[in-house]
Amino acid sequence: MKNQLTESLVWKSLQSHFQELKNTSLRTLFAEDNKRGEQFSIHDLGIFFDYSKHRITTETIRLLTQLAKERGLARGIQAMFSGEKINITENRAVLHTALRAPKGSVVMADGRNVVPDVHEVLEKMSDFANHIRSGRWKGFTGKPIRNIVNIGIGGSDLGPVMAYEALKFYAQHNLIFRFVSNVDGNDFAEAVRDLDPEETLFVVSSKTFTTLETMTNARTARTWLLGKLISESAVARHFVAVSTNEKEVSSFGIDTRNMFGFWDWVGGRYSMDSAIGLSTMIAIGPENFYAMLDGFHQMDEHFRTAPFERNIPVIMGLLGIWYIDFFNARTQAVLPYDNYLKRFPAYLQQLTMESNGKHVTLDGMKTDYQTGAVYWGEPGTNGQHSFYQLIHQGTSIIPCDFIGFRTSLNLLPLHQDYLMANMIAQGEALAFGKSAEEVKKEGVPDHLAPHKVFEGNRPSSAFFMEKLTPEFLGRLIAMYEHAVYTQGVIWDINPFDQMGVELGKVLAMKIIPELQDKSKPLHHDSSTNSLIEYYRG
Ligand code: G6Q
Repeated sequence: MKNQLTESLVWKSLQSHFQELKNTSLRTLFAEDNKRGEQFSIHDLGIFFDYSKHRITTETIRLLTQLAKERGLARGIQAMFSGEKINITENRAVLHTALRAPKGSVVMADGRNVVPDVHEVLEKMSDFANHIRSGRWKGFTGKPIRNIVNIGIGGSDLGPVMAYEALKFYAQHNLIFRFVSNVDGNDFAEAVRDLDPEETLFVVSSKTFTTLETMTNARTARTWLLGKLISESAVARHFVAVSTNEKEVSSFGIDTRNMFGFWDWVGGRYSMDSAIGLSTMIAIGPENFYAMLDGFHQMDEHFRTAPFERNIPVIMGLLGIWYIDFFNARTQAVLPYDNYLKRFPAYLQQLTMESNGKHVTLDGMKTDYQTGAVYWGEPGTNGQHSFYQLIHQGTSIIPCDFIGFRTSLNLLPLHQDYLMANMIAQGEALAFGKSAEEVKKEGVPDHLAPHKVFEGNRPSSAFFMEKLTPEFLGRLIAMYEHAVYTQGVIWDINPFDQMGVELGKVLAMKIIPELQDKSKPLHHDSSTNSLIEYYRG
């Protein structure tokens, strides 16, 4: 059993350090040290990570990295990479890093080197993707496939959607991609409204192949397809599966030769670079997909080997702990200044909140400290015209991650300068604000002055890269994955299960027959009963 986090000496030192630092402004910290921008930044893997606009000093970083050492982060990293069953509540290894291990390397899980298995699936995916992209794969009536509809939810949807949007620039543009996730029939209906079944391929993505939403949508898709193509044998040309459950795939009627497998050591929210990325690979092509995997792997190596003080995900994770547990920050904004990353915050919400939204330690003890924050965000500059008001002048502290690229993929005059100037300016405005004296000097009347004051002292990180390529996307995602793990180790929680999503699903299964059969007596609380009665009409 680990010692209670909050009882440790280093935690107590962080508490007193926080008391000393909490009233110091970023203005002062920058005025005291004109090299601060350089000092608190890491340039690695083509990422310029500027964390100088955080409410930290060298002492903060010293104590936080000390905390990481004492909490066994080095050991935790080694345990994850070497396939130990660190997901203790599900008795599973956590080996998403093996999904991007180069061919020829060795990663053991349960006494077996899994890298050849990973590459075998990648090759099968590549072959299939090339067939679809070239038009060689024909639908049941002999037409090539033009529409690819991914059916999946949670980890089997958010990664593929995000990656498709992020890498759309690299996609083969004569193919149409749609993503159906919600059990709400409107999702399916709108996704296929303008599609021709003869030219449509469904990729049913589900680790378990039992998920209510996905199986309902998959059955509806089959009915939709057979509505036009009539013959059951059409299913084999228009459905493929991505799953770990061969038995369920075959009982659904999908030829298991058209099944792309993965393994129980890949968690749903860590699976977008497994076969779950099949739709991504069809869109961008195998070569780009491999480049993305390489980007992931480079960040894995950085996380595994860089000293904590120079380790981007470790510093990110530690800064999160600093704000959540000492400044009482409850949310974290993710603000990509690239429209292609518009689904990145939604993807990160699952990655971070399903992983670290836990209230008990590995030993089942209730934590006496806060864990995972709420992640949210929108691409810049859209957010600036909406919720940034609260970040600048609201009453809560909201650390922000700004993500930007030097070069735009579409070189339209002026746009990129305007975009990047805004990103850089937001961090500056948040950190330094505008004082009452400065407002007064501008001739603002006294009664308006308080409304125009920006307190500043609001923290942010900037992640600046060259260009949104598949490789950079891989690095970026792995960076957040490992920041999440860093926090999980320090908080002594399990970032790899998600038991909190179960209860509501189980209760829904009980309510379904109660909605369908009006004569069933209801034994819920009075509120739930009345909601069911209202639905029954
Ligand atoms: C992610 C979760 C969850 C999962 C979905 C879909 O880590 O496990 O979001 O991905 O519930 O599950 P299936 O892939 O089994 O359909």
